[in-house]
Amino acid sequence: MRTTIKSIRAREILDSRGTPTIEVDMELDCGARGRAAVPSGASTGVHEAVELRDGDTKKYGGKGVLGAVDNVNNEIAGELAGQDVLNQALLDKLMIDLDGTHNKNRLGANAILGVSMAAARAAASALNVPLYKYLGGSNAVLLPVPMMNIMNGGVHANWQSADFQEYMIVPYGAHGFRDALRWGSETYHALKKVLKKEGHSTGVGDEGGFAPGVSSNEEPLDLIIKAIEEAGYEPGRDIGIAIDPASSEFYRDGGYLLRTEGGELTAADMVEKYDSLVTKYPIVVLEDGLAEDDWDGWKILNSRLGDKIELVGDDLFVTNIERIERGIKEDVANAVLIKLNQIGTVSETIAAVRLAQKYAWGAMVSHRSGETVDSFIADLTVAMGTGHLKSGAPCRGERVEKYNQLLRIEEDLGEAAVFAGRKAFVR
Ligand code: 2PG
Ligand code: MG
Repeated sequence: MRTTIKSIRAREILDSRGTPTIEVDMELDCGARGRAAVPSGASTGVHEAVELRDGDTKKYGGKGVLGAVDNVNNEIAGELAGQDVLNQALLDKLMIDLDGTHNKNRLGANAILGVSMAAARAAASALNVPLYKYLGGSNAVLLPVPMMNIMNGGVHANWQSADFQEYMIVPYGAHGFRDALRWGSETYHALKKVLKKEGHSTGVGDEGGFAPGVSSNEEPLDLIIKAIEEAGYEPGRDIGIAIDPASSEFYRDGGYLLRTEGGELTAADMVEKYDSLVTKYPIVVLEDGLAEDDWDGWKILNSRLGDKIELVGDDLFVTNIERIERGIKEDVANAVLIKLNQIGTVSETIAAVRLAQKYAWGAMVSHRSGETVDSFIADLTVAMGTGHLKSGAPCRGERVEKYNQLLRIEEDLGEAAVFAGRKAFVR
């Protein structure tokens, strides 16, 4: 069997926001193929690897990715031709070296990641094993608790709803992934009824969650508690809540500007606010509670809440081991959000998860707000045994495809499947 790379071809496709992104096809000499599509964020961290966009405003408002496509077809394809696809780390290193910059700004993290993911898929296909087993081995049996973003705010709702970007339900009390997905979906539908009854809009934001106008950042929590109860579950016992304020988006000159509440808060004020929310509601995860470079603020946050809930760095760490190492050394959080396109290769993403796990930190694999139906992250989550996956509401094709892939993996594992459940969130 020849697992050497025969051809690599990229193309421009559209993501869930109708914005161009890159899709890559790889073919091996044995005939096996792998295809992957790259996601794209809206609340991106300034320290993320660079997503290459064309900037030609006559096409897609400058957001085309034809330059990145060319970089795959003309530079990367030649560099990797003839390499054994089973050497994922080597392939990734060759691309990092070919790019030659510290943040992949020459070839584009989108170009490099598309190839990196397509290579993993082609390798799994050549070996005739599912992707989660190829990446994770025979011990990859842990199904995550889905973290479903059922109310969207911030930039994902065009600032027409809450300032906080994401309100997620976490059905950790379920007995298995299939049940958890059902509980989440039932709660989502109950929320729609609650919103209708209270005269709210039921239009949705970028990640499939509802995005009604609200008068505070607390109101969505009350609505969600009602929905959990309406659906017949007990808040806290059956279903917990995770929030991602994505606070870098409303951080201005040292202050946190909450539009819905008409005030600007310091990091210490924000910590007070989170502490009171955590006391009042069954919040088990707080992601990006403070801004991406507010390291001092994060220290205060972690000393106050770090032994109670998971404090996740997304824009703070950008799946970058140097930033995660600093976070561990300075004791600013206890969990890392994991996004392939923040760093730009499969190998570096796996290294970030391993680093978190080595220090008993949480690791949560995540979608981006701009997605495709590619479900790579579902397999990656099981492969790495992170126990958490956030992939938006249980609604809209690009969101549910990840959850549906987990149903297939659960079925494939059969009796061997283990559900992460509540202990994945207990600190
Ligand atoms: C986040 C992500 C995904 P975006 O902040 O966690 O929900 O949003 O992809 O827009 O950065
Ligand atoms: Mg985030």
